[in-house]
Amino acid sequence: NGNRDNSRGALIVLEGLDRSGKTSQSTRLLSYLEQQGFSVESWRFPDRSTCVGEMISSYLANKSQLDDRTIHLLFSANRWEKRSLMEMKLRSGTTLLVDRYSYSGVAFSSAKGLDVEWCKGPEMGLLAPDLVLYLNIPPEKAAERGGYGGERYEQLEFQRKVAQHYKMLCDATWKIIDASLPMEDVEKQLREFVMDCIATCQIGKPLSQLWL
Ligand code: FDM
Repeated sequence: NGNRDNSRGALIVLEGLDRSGKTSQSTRLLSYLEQQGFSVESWRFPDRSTCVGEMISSYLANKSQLDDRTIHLLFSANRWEKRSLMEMKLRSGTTLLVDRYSYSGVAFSSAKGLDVEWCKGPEMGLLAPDLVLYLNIPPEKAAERGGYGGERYEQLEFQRKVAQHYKMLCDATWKIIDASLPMEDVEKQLREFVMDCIATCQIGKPLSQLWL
């Protein structure tokens, strides 16, 4: 970890619709990687612990109203306020497993009708993930899993739109995993992608920036 000059941790993002299994999978990945002796942390966005995060949380709980662009910028600010810590962790050799990132930012806001390029703007210059694991599940199937918690975006019609918008963001860093498979099968596939990715970052793959 971090001994070789350009060796660093990997920035790994999990994306997918609500109830696609991101959170369970990221918990399982975390303990697997810890057992393997890697330095690893699990993060999530929105990070509700900051001042900006509290505003976001209250909006998601329908306790406050904000127009679509304002909330979009708050989600983005919530990533910017974590950027330098993120870079420091990665450079010191820690791998970060991040539950949602800029792709959620763009997919959810553009699903409301905002222009995709406008949505990408404030994300430009954030750290680019080394790997995006997209847990792919039909919106109907995710809804059947139940447990939509009643937050603002947890509605089938809207999730269908989000799914369409996610697909437009897919690039070479994405791996699309069939999240309707049994949890163990999904986990096995994720482990392989993650181990590969960590290995390339250890040998010094440079950090890059998003959407510049
Ligand atoms: N969400 C999340 C956004 O709309 N934009 C963002 O940038 C991020 C990170 O917030 F419905 C949405 C996605 C989801 C909600 O996420 C809260 P969690 O994972 O349920 O906390």
